[in-house]
This record gives sequence, C-alpha cells and structure tokens, in this order.
Amino acid sequence: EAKTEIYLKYGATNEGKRQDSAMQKFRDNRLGVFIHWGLYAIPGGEWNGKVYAGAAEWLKSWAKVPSNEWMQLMSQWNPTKFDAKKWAVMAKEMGAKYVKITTKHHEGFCLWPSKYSKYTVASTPYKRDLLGEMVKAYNEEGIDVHFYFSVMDWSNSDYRYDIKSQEDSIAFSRFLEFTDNQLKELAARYPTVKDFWFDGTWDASIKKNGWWTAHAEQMLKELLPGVTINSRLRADDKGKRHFDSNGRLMGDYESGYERRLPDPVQDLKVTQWDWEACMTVPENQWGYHKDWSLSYIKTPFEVIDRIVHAVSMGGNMVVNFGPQADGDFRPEEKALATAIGKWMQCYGKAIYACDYAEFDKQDWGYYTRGKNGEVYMIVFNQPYSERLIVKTPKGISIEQASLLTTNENIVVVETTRNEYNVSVPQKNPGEPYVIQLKIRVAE
Ligand code: JFZ
Repeated sequence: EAKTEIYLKYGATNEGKRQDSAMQKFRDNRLGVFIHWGLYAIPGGEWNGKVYAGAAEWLKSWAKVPSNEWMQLMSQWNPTKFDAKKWAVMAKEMGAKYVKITTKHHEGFCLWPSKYSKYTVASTPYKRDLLGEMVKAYNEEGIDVHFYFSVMDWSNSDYRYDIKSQEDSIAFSRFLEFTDNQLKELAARYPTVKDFWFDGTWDASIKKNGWWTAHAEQMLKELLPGVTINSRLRADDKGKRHFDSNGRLMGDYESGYERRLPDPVQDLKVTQWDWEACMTVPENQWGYHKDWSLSYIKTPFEVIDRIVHAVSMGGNMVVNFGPQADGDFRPEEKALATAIGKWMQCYGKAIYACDYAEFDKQDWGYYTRGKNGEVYMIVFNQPYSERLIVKTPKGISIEQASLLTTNENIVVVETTRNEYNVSVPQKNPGEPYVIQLKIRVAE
C-alpha cells in the first residue's frame, strides 16, 4: 500500500547513494583511522587519585569537574613528541586511506587556533596549530582528512541541553551562530578537508532546531564542493534523527554503527545506502586512558575481522587511536597499526574500492566484490573439512579460483546447482586469507 509522504522542509536531500567523484572516493577509501585527541589525554582517565573506568574523553563528566577547572589543563598541554609527519606515516603504513580528527570534542578544547573561543591550542604552552600541521602532513601522504566536530560544547555557557524558556532560546541561537562561525572558520582555514563528522547532536535543543542541522549541511556544501556529511548531524522538522520522518537517510552516509556492526544476514538493508562504522580497540575508550587493563583489548585479527565485515556489507570502517598527551602513541596502538598494515599490504585488494558481493554469508568468513566484478572470499575460519562452501546467486557460476597472495590455483567442485566446494590453499596461510573468484554471469 502507498504510504503518504509527509512534507518536510528539513528532511533528506539526496535520492539514493551519491555517485559524484567525491562520494566515490569516500566509499573507495574503505579504511580510516580516528584520532581522539584533546585535554582528556592529560589525566588519561584519572582525577584526584581516582581512576574512572568509563570513556577517558568523558572524564570531565564522570568526575564532575567544572569547566573552568577542566580548562586549566591547557597550561599542561605541551605535546613535545608530536610529529605530524610520523602520525601520517603511521596511518599510511597501516593502510588507512583517510583520517578523522577530533577538531573539538565535547570538552570544547579546539585543536586549531579558533578566534571564536579562548579554549584553543593557541593559549597553551605548545601554541602550535596542531590541526593545521596534521592536515598538511596527512595530505602529503595522500591521506584524506575528515573533521570530527562535536556540536555539544561543555565550555560554552550558551550551550543548552533543552530549550525551556526564552532565555534558553536566545542563548542557544547565540550558540548556533558561534558554531556556524567555527565551521566556516574550519572550512576557510583547511579547504582540503573532505568530510565533516558531527557528534554531540542528540540533545533536545538540537532536535528542536532541525532547521539548523539542514542549514549547517547546506552551508558546508556551498563552502566545500563535494564535502560529505554524516547522518548524525541531522534532525528533520519533527526532530527525527539520522533518517527523516519519511524514512530517508539524511546527510550522505549513515553513521550510527559505533562499536557494533550490522548483522550480515539480518541487516542487509544497510547495503542500500552508504555507511561508515567506527570502533574502539578497548571496550569503550576513544581518548587516551592510562589503564588499558580495565577492559578487553581486541587483537589485530579481531580488528581486521570488523574491517572486512563492514566492507562486505558496503560500509567503511574507522579504527580509533587515542594519542598520549606527549604526542606519541601507546605501544599497543603502534603494534596494532603495524599488524593491520602488514595484512592490508597483502590483502588490501579485497578491501579498497570493494563492495557488497550479494552472495549469501557463509561461516568461514566474508565476501567482497571488486570493481571488475571479481568476488573475494576473505576466510577467517579454516574448516576441518578443508572445503569452503560457496552458494552463488541465481545465474552466477564460478569460473576460476586462486589464492590472492600467490596466484596458486584453487580447486573448485560444483556439488549441486549454485553450490560449490572451494578447496582451502595447499598450505594453511596461518592468517585470514583471500581467495579470488572469477565469476560468470549467465546471459
Ligand atoms: C560519541 C562521543 O560521545 C564519544 O566520546 C566518541 O567521540 C564517539 C565517537 O562518539 O559517542 C557516541 C555517539 C553516538 C552513539 C554512541 C556513542 N550512538 O549513536 O550509538
């Protein structure tokens, strides 16, 4: 039955997936790194002798530290080991094609010398424009830069969680103007930025001002042709977020998969739009936390599994790093980046520019499909039977199979219509590996 469409002034603006070159680049990049860096890296989860197990970038909130006291951390901001070039090389060696940088997290501290706030890098002993140095260094390594920006700002007294009085609405409109100014400033200072990833947009104050989220998206798109914007920014006329009241995705890509992923069988609807997931390496730490023994730490293969899982369903994956206050990365993060890079170096062909393959999920791992129609089997679970079951969609047959790294021919036996046994490689690679399938589509 035909559902009646609600007229929306601030609803979705795209029809289906964007197909322009900027969006295609966003999509083809597939693997990104997140950098959460701010004043919270200094206490690293500990306040007045107490270690808080919650997310380190929320410590101000857990320990109920007043903003003026929190901002005194600025006098200790002196990351003497910071070297933007090293950061960029680390991301490149990991195989990341883009980086999302926290320009300003909820605390309000700006990694660029914003003229609209007194809480910026310019007022620290270190003084330097860290964001500017990062943009330059990452771009020099061929890595796209995306900006994380928290609308919610704990340092600005005009911020409101809700609008309950005229005073609130006056203060909040000043706040939105301040936010516009900061966004325009970022766009003007760093015109190579490719994407804005908004956060801190869940409060009633913003839901009641859905117009502003549409305006901010529009404004950035006029200032930066091709720029991509996440769905988390957006609320429509009725305060509905991510998807508008007619069920259409707002912004250019869905950004709700945070520390979780869509189910590969149940949630195939996500293949209809662009989406990007992000993940932490501990259970839930984005900023630097001094004690990583407080929660489970994912292994490199577990992180790689999530990267492949996302791409197999047409999504991107962003792996988070929380640099230390001194500007260096903790050893565990360096080791992780190296391990991912080593794997991506061998198997990246099955990740970059790949998409959902439209094959039914099997227990051994995931499929992706490359630009030339080739299908990749990324095998995480090696079966005792030494046979990998492949069920092909109607009209599709397997012509040939080979191991991606060595081109070793892989034996394929048709066991019944649209079903095959694909042999495992002669020698177990001892790591998740990739078999490339050449397929034939019936006329
Ligand atoms: C937010 C932040 O609060 C957090 O510190 C971090 O920056 C993360 C990337 O984003 O946390 C969220 C935001 C949205 C959801 C969950 C956590 N969500 O939509 O499920």
